Amino acid sequence: MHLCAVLGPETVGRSSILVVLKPARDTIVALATPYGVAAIAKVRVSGPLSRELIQGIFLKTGWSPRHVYWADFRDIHGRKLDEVCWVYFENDKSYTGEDGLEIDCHGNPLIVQKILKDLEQRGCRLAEPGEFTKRAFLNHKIDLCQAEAVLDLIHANNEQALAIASEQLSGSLSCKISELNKQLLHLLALIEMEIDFSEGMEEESDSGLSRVSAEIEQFLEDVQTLQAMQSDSERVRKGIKVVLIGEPNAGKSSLLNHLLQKDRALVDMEAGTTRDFISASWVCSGYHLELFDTAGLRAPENNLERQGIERSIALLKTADVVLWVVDLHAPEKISTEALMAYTSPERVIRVENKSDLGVASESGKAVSSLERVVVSAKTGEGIDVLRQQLAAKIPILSSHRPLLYGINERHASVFRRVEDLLASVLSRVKSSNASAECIASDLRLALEILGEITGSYDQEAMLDNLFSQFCIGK
Ligand SMILES: Nc1nc2c(ncn2[C@@H]2O[C@H](COP(=O)(O)OP(=O)(O)OP(=O)(O)O)[C@@H](O)[C@H]2O)c(=O)[nH]1
Ligand SMILES: [Mg+2]
Repeated sequence: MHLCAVLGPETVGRSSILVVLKPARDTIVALATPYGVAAIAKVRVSGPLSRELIQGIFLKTGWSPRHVYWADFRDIHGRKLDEVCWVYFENDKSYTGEDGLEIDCHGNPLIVQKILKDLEQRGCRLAEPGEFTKRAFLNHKIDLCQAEAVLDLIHANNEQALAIASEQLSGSLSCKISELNKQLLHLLALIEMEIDFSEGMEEESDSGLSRVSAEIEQFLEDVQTLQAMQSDSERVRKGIKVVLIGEPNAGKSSLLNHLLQKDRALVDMEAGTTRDFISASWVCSGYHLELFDTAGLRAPENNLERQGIERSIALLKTADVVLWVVDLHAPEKISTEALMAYTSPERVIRVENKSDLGVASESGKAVSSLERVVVSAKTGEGIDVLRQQLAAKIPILSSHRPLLYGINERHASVFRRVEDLLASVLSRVKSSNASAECIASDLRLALEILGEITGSYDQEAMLDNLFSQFCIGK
């Protein structure tokens, strides 16, 4: 069980620095389900008007919170708009931390529009994207990294991403930040206890200083471990980038289509068919991959082709795995060395294609250092082996650390700033080249910076940017 499950979400990750943003006072409304025809649509209301709406719309008294009621939705003129189910949530039991009302109506966009319009006429305001979650944050129902986890949870497209987002929403990262906070606070206490402020650090006992150094080193190690999880987190969130590269006509597009089991890319016997890259999601052995088919590499014949090839090379440079597709029966113009200028051997699988045309005399020449597989994108021969090789490569890409948290760019940049600050403190402590006041002040600054992850440090522009990535109704 997470520590936060014991502490409760309100206490998780909150440092002593208070959020100064004020909770909202108006009542917001939005469609919480996708727009379009469906069995049911959910309209969500949050704010102080929620309670009186029940009396006005459903003409109902004597109801209980968190119970589902079936009723006619009557508009402001008393006309029936639909038969709906509604539930009221009192503020301490709602998602946003405010009084809330959820109305399930029939999933007809016309009905939804009428209900939204009526709720506006009754004093509600249409919500901005992410405003419900922003209110949950402002009312201390969740912290900022839990709010991000909501977004990750909605968009997770593979099991691992889902599991990490779910843990993060329960407070896994918040708890870790809370631990780091405690480490910093302990260091602050140590500095005050161990160091004689009037005499300066040169007067300190060796054991006191070495204890401070050891704690800072431990803290730095923790922060670096978290930072190192960023690239794995990105791979889990966005998919592992697999780039098909090779000469024109080698069969890259045919291979893409075979792997996806659909005609995604155009295939033709004319060399130079694929101009711009094509990407597609693909699940291989439980891993979520993003496959990229690219323009064939050769001396470009025109400006358009040159641009396509530049894009191929840009993708090659950033690929997690490269499928180097070669035509077994065509003379090779790309050398292994030339390819390695943009990638590294452990990332590459050399896919020797068109095996259905017979064994090629040149097969296997001078490429023994690269992992290879013989396939036919036409008949499917060898594709299972390719899949296995690809799946085996994926764990090698990871940092070999268990991925405990989803670390995004925002978190990583906070960790980098804290790391820089603490690394400088450490070098000053080691060289006895700092006043205790300076060190204590840097530690307080580090606490403040770290607070940005959970949002215990107020930055309005950053908050607006973060919540604008949500959909309306969340
Ligand atoms: N016999 C045979 N033909 C293949 C195989 N794979 C591809 N081809 C043929 O090779 C030609 C080129 O295939 P593409 O998939 O368009 O090759 P590409 O590498 O995407 O080519 P560009 O887009 O021009 O770079 C087409 O005529 C395909 O039908 C294969 O495994 N066996
Ligand atoms: Mg192609």
